[in-house]
Amino acid sequence: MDLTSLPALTVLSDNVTIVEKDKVKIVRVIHDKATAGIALHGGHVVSFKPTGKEDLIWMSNSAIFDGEAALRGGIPVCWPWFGRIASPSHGFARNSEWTLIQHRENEHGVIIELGLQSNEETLAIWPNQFEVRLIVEVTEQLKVTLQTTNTDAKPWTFSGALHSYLNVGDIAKANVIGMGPSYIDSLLEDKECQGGESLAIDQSVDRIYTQPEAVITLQDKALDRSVNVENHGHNCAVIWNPWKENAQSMSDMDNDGYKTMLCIESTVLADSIEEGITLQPSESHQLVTVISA
Ligand code: TA6
Repeated sequence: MDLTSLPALTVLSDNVTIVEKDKVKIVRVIHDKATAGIALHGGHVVSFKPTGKEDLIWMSNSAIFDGEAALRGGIPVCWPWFGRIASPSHGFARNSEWTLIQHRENEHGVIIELGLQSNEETLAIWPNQFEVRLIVEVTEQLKVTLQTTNTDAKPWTFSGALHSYLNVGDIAKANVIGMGPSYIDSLLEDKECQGGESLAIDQSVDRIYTQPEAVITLQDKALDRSVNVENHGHNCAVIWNPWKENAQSMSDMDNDGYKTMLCIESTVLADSIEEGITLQPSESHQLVTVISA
């Protein structure tokens, strides 16, 4: 997503400005190493473009920036649960308004930190006191850390994901390696399956890879590059492409949008909202994804 033409609402430093796309405020980073955008709505990375390279992050041309809908594309923060185990789907963090807490910069890049805390609205949906921070490090690579802290007096349990949409030149000429052999196929009633070393995407894919390698690589022949995704703090990696039929049914994705994206997600998967990672009072957890070309 090109943010360079949007006028600055606020100038925070030489490298950081606040811009607005429709009703969504975006922290824009323009640095010698890379440009990036992080929307306050959802704490949502919408762009990361290392200097001289194509954006690594895909945003839908039809994404809705009304300040209410979750943005289609980018890196949705799915939290405090992943998927449809409760409502809203993928949790409320991606629909919430986050606060800019701090920004720092040096010759290597810029760090943007956003935060979200429990409030009346979140407590009505999920009755636990929390603080989450999204620490976005924009250098030659993109590092996103979702730090969850239990600020309650009791333990609670969460799941979630950094649901990264990667930009692909042509999905027909791309493949993925490093996702490991074992996966649960969400399109086959959660059947446990074994796959090969390389995954080509030629149909709708929605898979939970349960033993991913340290780095998952998207080999993109059309853009003549490999994109590496290194995750930490996760228990699986989800790979998703809606393909033609599902793209057509989504109002915020163009009919051919599926041809230029692939999700590789750093995921904490759980079967219910009572399962996942349990944090004692004051305890924290970090879910991380590092994306580089
Ligand atoms: O991560 C894969 C997935 O859970 C899919 O099942 C698919 O529905 C996708 O996320 C998008 O979900 P959304 O709620 O953003 O439409």
